[in-house]
Amino acid sequence: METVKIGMIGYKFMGKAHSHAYRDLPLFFPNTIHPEMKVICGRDLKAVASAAKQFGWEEYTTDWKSLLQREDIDLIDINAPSDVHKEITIAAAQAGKHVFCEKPLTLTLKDSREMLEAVEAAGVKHMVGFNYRFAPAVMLAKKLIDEGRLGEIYHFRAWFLQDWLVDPNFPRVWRLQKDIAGSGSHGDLGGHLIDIAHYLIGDMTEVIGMNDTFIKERPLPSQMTGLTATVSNQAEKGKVTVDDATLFLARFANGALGSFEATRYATGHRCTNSFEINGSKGSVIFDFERMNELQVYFADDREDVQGFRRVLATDPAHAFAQNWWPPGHTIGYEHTFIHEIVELMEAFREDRQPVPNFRDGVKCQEVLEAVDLSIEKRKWMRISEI
Ligand code: SOE
Repeated sequence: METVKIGMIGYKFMGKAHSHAYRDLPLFFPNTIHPEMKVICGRDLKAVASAAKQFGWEEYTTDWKSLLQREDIDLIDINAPSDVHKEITIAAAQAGKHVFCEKPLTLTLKDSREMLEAVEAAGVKHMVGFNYRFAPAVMLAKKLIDEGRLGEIYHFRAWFLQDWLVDPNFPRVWRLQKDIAGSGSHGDLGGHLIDIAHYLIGDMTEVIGMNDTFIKERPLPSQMTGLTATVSNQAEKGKVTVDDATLFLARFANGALGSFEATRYATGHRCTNSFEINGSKGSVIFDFERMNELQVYFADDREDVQGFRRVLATDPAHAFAQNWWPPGHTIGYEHTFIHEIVELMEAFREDRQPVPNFRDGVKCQEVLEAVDLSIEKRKWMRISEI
């Protein structure tokens, strides 16, 4: 296979991030298989035509079903809202297409399991878009843990803090509707934390959570613009049907204890996606707003210089760094998507499943659902019972 021919469904926030990654990849990663940006698909003809031109796609369409039947398409990239992921995935798999789907896989655990069954039955490749794993500093944390340099892991604490809902007049966009988004902060932000926890620490055995929806009604939007929307002065109000914030505690199979917090009400925090890990021999701290850095502490450093050091993950010793700029020349959010798609292309080159794939997506959904059940039942939930 010389190239992977892409048909992409969705053209907003993630559509732009993925398109940018497809375009940049050949320039910086010449030695892997390259994606071909064939067709972009969306519901609004004018908008999708304009996205095709702006992002650099060869063709555009509003008909996703006929896109799946095209022989010149190898892979379907789904970044439309979460409520359509399942139908498109199952149809794409049945048409023999490989599938790359944005997170969260879908609205419920049951549906995500059906998606996994469909791609496995079809024998196609499948990937889920947990992009933050691909920050080189996060990959450095993984390396330190796997090499035993942090020792036995005791604590994983993670928090994903945003503040875009603090304003009560922020409109009731689709991300605040359970039937389209599945959940609020929990799936959107907590989902990333859960994936990072699985990647770095391993499986969880039990969880207990709490959540709240602080502002229960918001003005209905008149027109969507990116993540937000415009509202008219006399706008009617609509119900918010998702969580605004969800917190939970977890026990890991390896004995570590975890705490997780996801909120869109952390005033002053725009995208604070962070974790801290404490082990018997050392600790690490990551903060996405300083994504090139990993704070590292080793307990066996000489006493007179002990303390957290700031490691800049831009040297040839760090994942992906050799393909970018000279050491110290930092990278950004969009590079996590390029790395993610490098992994996808490498999976084609080596003929294996990419990671993270739908199995990871389902594992994430198990924890999301276990936390929701624990909140509903007000008790600890075992993941094996979900
Ligand atoms: C919006 O809240 C959002 O863009 C999420 O949808 C993303 O997955 C996360 O990367 C940042 O915040």
